[in-house]
Amino acid sequence: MASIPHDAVHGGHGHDDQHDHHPTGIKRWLTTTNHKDIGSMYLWFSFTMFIVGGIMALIIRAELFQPGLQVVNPEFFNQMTSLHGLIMVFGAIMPAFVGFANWMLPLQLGAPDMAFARMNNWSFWLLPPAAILLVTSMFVPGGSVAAGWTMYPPLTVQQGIGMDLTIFAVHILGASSIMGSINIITTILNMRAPGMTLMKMPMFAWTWLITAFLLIATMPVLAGAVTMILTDRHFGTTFFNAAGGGDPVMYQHIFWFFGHPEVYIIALPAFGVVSQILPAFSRKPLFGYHSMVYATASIAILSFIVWAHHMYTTGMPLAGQMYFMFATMLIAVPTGVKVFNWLATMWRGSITLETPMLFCLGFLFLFTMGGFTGLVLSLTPVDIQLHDTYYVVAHFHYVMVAGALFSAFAAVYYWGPKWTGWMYDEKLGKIHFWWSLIAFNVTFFPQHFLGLAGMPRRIPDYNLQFADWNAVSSIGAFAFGTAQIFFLYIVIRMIAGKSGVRAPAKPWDGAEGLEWTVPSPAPYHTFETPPVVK
Ligand code: CU1
Repeated sequence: MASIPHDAVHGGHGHDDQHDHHPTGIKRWLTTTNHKDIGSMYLWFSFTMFIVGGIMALIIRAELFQPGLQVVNPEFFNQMTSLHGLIMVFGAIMPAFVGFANWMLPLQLGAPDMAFARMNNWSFWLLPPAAILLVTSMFVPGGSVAAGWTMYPPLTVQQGIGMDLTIFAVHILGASSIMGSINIITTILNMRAPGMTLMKMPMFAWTWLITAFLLIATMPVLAGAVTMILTDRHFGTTFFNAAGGGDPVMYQHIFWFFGHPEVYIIALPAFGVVSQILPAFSRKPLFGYHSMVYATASIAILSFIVWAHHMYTTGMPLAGQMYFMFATMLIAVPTGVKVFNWLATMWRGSITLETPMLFCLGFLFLFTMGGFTGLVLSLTPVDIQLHDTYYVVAHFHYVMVAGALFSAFAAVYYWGPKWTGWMYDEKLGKIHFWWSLIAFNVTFFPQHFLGLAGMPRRIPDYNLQFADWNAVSSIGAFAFGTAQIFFLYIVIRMIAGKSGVRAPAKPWDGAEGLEWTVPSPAPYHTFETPPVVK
């Protein structure tokens, strides 16, 4: 598959070139060190987890279709909300963007592969066991974690063995993310083609460089938090038990010190994807490249000092409430810089609306919505009213689904032809976009109303007054789920070449060249041609 002989890059085992046997079948995938193979595996793993987490979402929405208990018992419902969150965050969204990084970073930087190709293989193959632990935790006595994806004690200290499996899964996922981040940072800092200074890198590389630092800084914090739960459960410690001198609220502080940067671990690579695609379909360079880089870094730094905005109802001193409120509102500034730069990029461009661009515009509109509701929630007095209501659920699904997922779709449509050699079917892609856009809004927009009216999150049953919007939301959810099976069909058709249109070397008419958007001259190579050393 790769044009560079395997051994030339990774050092061979001394077998002669005439009988150079690359493993085939399952052995190829188990042992591969090729960044494209590993990128593909990440993406397929991510889609599989997306379907698993999606089925859980549909079980939730089926139960909430009408008041009363019809489909599952409350205990199982709580497990569904918890696992849905964990699986979507750690199993679906994060691996998707690591998959894009694997595929695109070496190509964008002019590197032969990722810096640590074997560790790259190990990073990926840690994921399936973690996923199996998470999913099988449903079937052990006591069931899986039922305290939400945030795993708050004291409930998680008291739960059955399923919680131990979850803790182990979180440790493995963290190890995988940290190794992936080390790989990404090393590749970006050491393996750029001659002439490509940091400030000439494509934005996707920049956002991933910053994201990788966020991951390395925060994953060990999460690992520490769940390890303390583990020792509270089995080794007689009382970190989170007031009776032993501990404090359950301390868990929330530690968790959210990880949890808030985690939001940007998901969002920043999505910003990177959008910053590549909007210029290509506007036929204009990205507006304000330097300010984009600094805005990304500012968001990352600010993300470490706002965590307690998730904890306004825990009884914080007024000074703390004020500090976390204003610090949180500050994030709107660099985020605004990015949004206005994207708008300025499109301004007076010759825009065409192919599927990747449509998903980017969907992202821009809906992510900004999610940003505004985030600003609403940052206000302490408002948040105390809306805490743990469906308003919060609506808010973060606008950020996560319309933000991260839509830009992941954009990336697959944009880079898919490059990867497979075939164009996807444009008409089907557009149907997928409009179907997803409408179903997404039918699902999540009414949840704002439900939250404002006081409907709590994470409950299987609710008062009669919430019935109508819940029914609408559930119908939207099933429509959204079906749209993603349609997406799978489109991707399989693309891979199989069913569109009948071969993708040229530059699938988007060479517009990708605009990825390099600095005022200084573009680097003398693109990712289509190997770098020429002058
Ligand atoms: Cu946050």
